[in-house]
Amino acid sequence: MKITFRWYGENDRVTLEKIRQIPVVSGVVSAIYDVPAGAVWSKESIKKLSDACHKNGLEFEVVESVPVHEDIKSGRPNAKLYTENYKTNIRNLAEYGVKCICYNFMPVFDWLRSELSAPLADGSNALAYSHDAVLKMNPLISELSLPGWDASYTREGLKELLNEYKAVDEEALWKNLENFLKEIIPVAESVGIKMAIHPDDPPWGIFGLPRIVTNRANIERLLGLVDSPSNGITLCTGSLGAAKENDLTEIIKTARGRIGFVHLRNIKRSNERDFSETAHPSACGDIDMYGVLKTLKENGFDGYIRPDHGRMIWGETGRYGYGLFDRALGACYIAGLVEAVEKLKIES
Ligand code: DNO
Repeated sequence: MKITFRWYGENDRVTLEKIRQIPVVSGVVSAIYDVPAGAVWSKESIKKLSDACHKNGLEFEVVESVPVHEDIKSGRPNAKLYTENYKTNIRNLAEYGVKCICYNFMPVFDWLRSELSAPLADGSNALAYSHDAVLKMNPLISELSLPGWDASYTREGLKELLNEYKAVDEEALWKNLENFLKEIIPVAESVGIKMAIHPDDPPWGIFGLPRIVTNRANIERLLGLVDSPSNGITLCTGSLGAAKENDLTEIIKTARGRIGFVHLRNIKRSNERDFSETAHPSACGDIDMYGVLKTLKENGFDGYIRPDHGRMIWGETGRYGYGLFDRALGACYIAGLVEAVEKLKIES
């Protein structure tokens, strides 16, 4: 298992020089951020990114994310063109040593929270989700923006897009995902890349948009769409764990051999559809982090892990969920757990 750390590129206040000083982090997870979704990433930009990591003694084997263009998700005629671009990106990234690509298939919005800076009892701040607050939100007025969201929509563009999705129900979205996977997975397999789809966060529909990567049964269905080691998932404990009914142990068993990447983070649920993010250790939230790593080990997982969102602590400000301090604490905690489970005599 390799512990990695997300980096948002040259403009990230959390620099590679800082990341390299976190013990046990062997590599960086990043992406090309200055091109629109659907475009081909230039080889020069990929090389520059990879060189910057290597110069700092860090590997660059995981990309998060290569965004999937909305035309692919909604099944518009341009889907073909954007899928070809996607294949080119997979091939080019493989040339520069990338082994795993994290992506998602959430229509329009990526992950969602209703509060970016909710106070925790210890005086720190964290991201939080209240379902009632989300029900009152108007998606056309950007009340908030989260790292990873496509910030390029105009209000009109967004309105049009949301309208298009009125014709896309869950089954239509499944069909579009299947078409996409049938095209890209053989390419990924041929160049040794594992595609790792990120679960929907939170794992239920928002703003009337369909969401399908939400639970064990749907993950099983997804893995069955194309039977290849390259058609895998990102196990995100905080996303899947937000729904109490999701049993992470069962999900890991279902996805055995097909988990390319793990996002480890903890949450505390206050009821069915409300939760707050917390510090990483098991004792701080509802996720049994040791149990997750032990089950991963028992099921032969030997891929990439990263600490996920951190709280804002010690007065740090910056990109919500992606400051340095709490994620670094998370990385060290994860390293301890990884060492423990790797030393256990487990037959996988
Ligand atoms: C949030 C992230 C997501 C993730 C994408 C993957 O912090 O986990 O934005 O990167 O959903 O495509």
